[in-house]
Amino acid sequence: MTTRCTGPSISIHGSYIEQNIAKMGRELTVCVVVLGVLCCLSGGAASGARGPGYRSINGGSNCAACTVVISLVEQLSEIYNETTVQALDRLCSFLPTKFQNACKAFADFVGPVLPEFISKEENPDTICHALPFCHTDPGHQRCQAYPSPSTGFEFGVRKRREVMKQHGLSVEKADICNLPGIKEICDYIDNIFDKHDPGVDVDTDGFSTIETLRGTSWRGRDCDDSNGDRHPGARPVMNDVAFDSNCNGIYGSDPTSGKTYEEVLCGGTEQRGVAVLGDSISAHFHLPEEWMDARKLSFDVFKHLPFILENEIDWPQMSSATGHGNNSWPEVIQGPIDSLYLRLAARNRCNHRDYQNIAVNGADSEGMLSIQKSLSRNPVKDQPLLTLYALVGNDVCNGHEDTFADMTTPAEMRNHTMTTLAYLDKVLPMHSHVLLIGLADARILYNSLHDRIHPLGRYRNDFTYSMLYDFLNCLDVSPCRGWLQTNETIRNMTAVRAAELSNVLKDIATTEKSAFSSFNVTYMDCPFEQVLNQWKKQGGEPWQLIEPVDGFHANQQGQALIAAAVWEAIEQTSPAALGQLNPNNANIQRIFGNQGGY
Ligand SMILES: *[C@@H]1O[C@H](CO)[C@@H](O)[C@H](O)[C@H]1NC(C)=O
Ligand SMILES: *[C@@H]1O[C@H](CO)[C@@H](O)[C@H](O)[C@H]1NC(C)=O
Ligand SMILES: *[C@@H]1O[C@H](CO)[C@@H](O)[C@H](O)[C@H]1NC(C)=O
Ligand SMILES: *[C@@H]1O[C@H](CO)[C@@H](O)[C@H](O)[C@H]1NC(C)=O
Ligand SMILES: *[C@@H]1O[C@H](CO)[C@@H](O)[C@H](O)[C@H]1NC(C)=O
Ligand SMILES: *[C@@H]1O[C@H](CO)[C@@H](O)[C@H](O)[C@H]1NC(C)=O
Ligand SMILES: [Ca+2]
Ligand SMILES: [Ca+2]
Ligand SMILES: [Ca+2]
Repeated sequence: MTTRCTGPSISIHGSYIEQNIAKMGRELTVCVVVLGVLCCLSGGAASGARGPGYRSINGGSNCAACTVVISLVEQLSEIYNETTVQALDRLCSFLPTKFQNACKAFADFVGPVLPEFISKEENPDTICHALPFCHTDPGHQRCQAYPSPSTGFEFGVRKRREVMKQHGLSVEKADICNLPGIKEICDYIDNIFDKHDPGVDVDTDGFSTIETLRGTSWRGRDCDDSNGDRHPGARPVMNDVAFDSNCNGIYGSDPTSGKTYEEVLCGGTEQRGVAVLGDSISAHFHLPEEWMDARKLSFDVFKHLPFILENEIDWPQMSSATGHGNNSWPEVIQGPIDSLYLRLAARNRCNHRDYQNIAVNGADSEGMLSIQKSLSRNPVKDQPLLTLYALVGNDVCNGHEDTFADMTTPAEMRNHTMTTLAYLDKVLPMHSHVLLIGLADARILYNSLHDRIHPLGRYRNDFTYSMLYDFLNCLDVSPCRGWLQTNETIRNMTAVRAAELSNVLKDIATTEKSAFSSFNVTYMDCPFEQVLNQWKKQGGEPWQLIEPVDGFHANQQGQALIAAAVWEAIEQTSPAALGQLNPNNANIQRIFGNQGGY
């Protein structure tokens, strides 16, 4: 598969991975790396999933990228009283060394035609149209992030073009990823974002010893990576008398009684793990707003860039399903950690490390049909699994210029979900539980954010979420045209389809209750709305729970509240799915401390 910051000439071959958020994530990442800042708000790649004839419009993510970078450069040059060329150099200097060459390649390309200072005759739109990362395709409207300069849009573009001609530069369509030094970075990211299995897993049991590349941020640490029978969630082999086979840190035997600790402390305690089959919400997509706010740009906010990319810009280690451990990245993410995993482990410390986050940015019910295969569970040798099926958005986010053409239909939703459940019935141990979560009614996003200022506009107070939505839709690079939309009729129609798809899941949980032998299946509505309403009742504002850069995902605080809401719902409707409280928890802690940590 090939990918890049896309231009009109680029095509991407592939399936689910390119969809929506996935694209957004990858494109964004490419651009982050390439330009040193968050430059494309979205993916806009032509993709197999969008049909063979699909083309991104008006420069797509190249245009979005250019616009963001030039906006930041302009702001930096004002903040530090320096020329735009110096400001762009400053931006590059914030990046980890690995990415500096790519950034400098971009700087060399645009440097000669950057104005000394951006004047009243120019703005990021006119500069990016001159370069031209942005253009206007036949039959389409011109895309602008900002209002035209007072001297007129055409005037600003013409002025820049003249400068380019003086430098002997062509005004052919430009593609960021074709710039020297940048393709390697694009390939690097592609490679990461395409894979759903751990990158380091010697015994191929699905569990790793490193954090990133689908490692311990996503699934419990493998305590023996040379033996596939030893992994989180295993039923202990010979009661772990000599070694820890389930990686929960409990093994050996009590010297006084001679009985094994697994037997004494964990025996009959209904051990289990938790897994989520999900999308970017469950993976916990989070783009640091520090990357979008010129006053916060610094070396510090980019120092975790390689880690962040190798985790696909996701934060499963802090997510509502599989969060665990401590926040080691306070420069770029803040807020409380709570998760179903933490609660299951607190309920029974024998469950330590038994978590799997099988969520992928952009996943929808169709994409899940292949993603699900990276779940690692043996129906006989492993403990039961509380499994969330949480595809809360992408099935209504597939559309492009025709917002509704590619949305999943109720019949397809039923087929995909039943296929996944049939697969789970084969791989999950007896007495597991599957919780289907409905799609979000994401009209709340527009209602909460549309007239607020986006981080990119904070310095000048000049860029709202509505402007962002229109700009991304104009370029056809929105992660979800149906929700991130200034047309209320379209938002309402998206809500209708989302409700229809949720009803399919609800219906499956009722009519197919007895269809599966290894698990009970239940349904709950997407908890985000409930969480927001509770938050409002306590005097909070909904935007405080939404990711500020994309305006689309639950942020760290929101993730923690979602964990609590889902836990409480399970407690009420199917408490058996959580197992019992282990009376030996205090003893486990006394004898085994932090059980080997994470
Ligand atoms: C900005 O820099 C220029 C020359 O580098 C200087 O003349 C000017 O006074 C500076 N402005 C401010 C506000 O510091
Ligand atoms: C998190 O940090 C606290 C305080 O440093 C420490 O006591 C605790 O063990 C840490 N937890 C994990 C899971 O590492
Ligand atoms: C889903 O659709 C495919 C293709 O039409 C069909 O072969 C399959 O049996 C369906 N599966 C379910 C579970 O309905
Ligand atoms: C499944 O549901 C039945 C009936 O409600 C209940 O008795 C059983 O404990 C449930 N099993 C699990 C694993 O939740
Ligand atoms: C909003 O979208 C609907 C459905 O596509 C369309 O008929 C209508 O003209 C749009 N309204 C505006 C103001 O663009
Ligand atoms: C959209 O739905 C809301 C809530 O149901 C309703 O109040 C509003 O009138 C609808 N707007 C349009 C344009 O259909
Ligand atoms: Ca392994
Ligand atoms: Ca192993
Ligand atoms: Ca053990």
